[in-house]
Amino acid sequence: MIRTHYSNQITPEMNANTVTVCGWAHEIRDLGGIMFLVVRDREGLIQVTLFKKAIDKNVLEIVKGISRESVVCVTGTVKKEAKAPNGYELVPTAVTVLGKAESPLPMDTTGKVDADLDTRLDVRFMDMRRLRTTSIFRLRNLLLKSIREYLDREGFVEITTPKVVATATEGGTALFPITYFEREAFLNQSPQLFKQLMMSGGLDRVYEIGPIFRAEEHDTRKHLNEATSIDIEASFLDNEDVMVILENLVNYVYKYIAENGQIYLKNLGVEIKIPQLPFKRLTYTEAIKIAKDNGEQIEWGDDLSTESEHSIGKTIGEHYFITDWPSRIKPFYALPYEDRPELCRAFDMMHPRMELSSGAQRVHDPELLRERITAQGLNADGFDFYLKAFKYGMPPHSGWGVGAERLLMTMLGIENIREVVLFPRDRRRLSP
Ligand code: AMO
Repeated sequence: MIRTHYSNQITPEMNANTVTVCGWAHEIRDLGGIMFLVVRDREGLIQVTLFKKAIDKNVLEIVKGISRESVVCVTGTVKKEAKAPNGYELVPTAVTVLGKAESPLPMDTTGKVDADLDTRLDVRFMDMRRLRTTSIFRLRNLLLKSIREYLDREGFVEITTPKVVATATEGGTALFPITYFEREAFLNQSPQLFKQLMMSGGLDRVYEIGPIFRAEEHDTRKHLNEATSIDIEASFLDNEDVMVILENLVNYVYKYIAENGQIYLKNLGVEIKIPQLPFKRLTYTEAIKIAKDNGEQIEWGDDLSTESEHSIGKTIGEHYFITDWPSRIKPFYALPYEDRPELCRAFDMMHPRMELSSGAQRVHDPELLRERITAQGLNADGFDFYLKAFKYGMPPHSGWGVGAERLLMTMLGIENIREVVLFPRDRRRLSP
């Protein structure tokens, strides 16, 4: 049996045509003289209607024996029916069961009975069969697609860099060590060093969408131990230039999804508000003042706590940038201002709920870079492969990294980051 159509490719105008659909037995209802089998495929629901008096006895027996969530293919005649999903039903001439489902099911797929997140993640394959879950991942697909489209148009070259590495980039404490033959290695926290190497390599504008690993112990609704980072690096651009690329990208992604993801947004009951350009820009000093005025316990020089982020976010109320951070609390590669080296050309891009991105103009002078690495308490010897690239002609350059999950969850108003990852990795969860 070969599928001829997805559910959404059949229309009432195809009345009297023969089609074959394949999917899962979503619901089976026996109302006496009439029986309904609702088949669900990737694109929606198809009502298969069996008038018991008129139907082939074999077909009826097969349908009676189908357990919910079994995989079936149905060949039948399209019949215009205003009351059915999509305005048509199928009168079957042949039904085949290709994969039988055991009963009881590990969770409900109709959305009628709610299950907690842990149960759903334990049987994610089953959870994916729910309209809500599958809609989130169709939107995630659109998000990544739109980002690639935008960066491609802006002249960025997609690269892929190693995830098994010898050195830390974002501070040494959050590394996962692994055994690499007779040596110790780590899972990469960020493609930071490699994307910068490509600036010396002359690719000019690069991006990567890939996993980052952080051994952070937090158990929060916005942290994962394996996340997806969207990273760019661009030569001959300063911090402000790449902030403009970032705000334009966010605006583009929202518009793209509002236009192309309507069905899925509707399934989630979400209406997205497109962030207006340009995003507000606050200096770190201004941001701290807002937090303090709002009663937060925070001093100049501190990193922003979740509470401070929320407090500033509430005051600003839309996407915004925090610029001009203290050099001490930003990574070694962020370029200090020449005239006031206690501040650097780093920025964070914020959603009112949380940080979405960090970036900076980078140090491109090899001497200063070595100094910065040491000043941050790291051993410059481990960075030889990186420093070398700065000694033979490194252009000035800037870049940023955005967490794909955070971008998606804030766009959709989703509370827990685990909802937007197929198989989340956190302190407690390593399987499936
Ligand atoms: P940073 O460490 O701020 O910067 O990471 C960039 C963005 O990645 C996302 N992110 C995370 N998302 C979920 N769980 C986590 N544990 C997690 N950690 C980070 C966030 C964050 O804003 N190399 C720099 C980027 C650069 O300067 O180009 C970096 O990694 O959305």
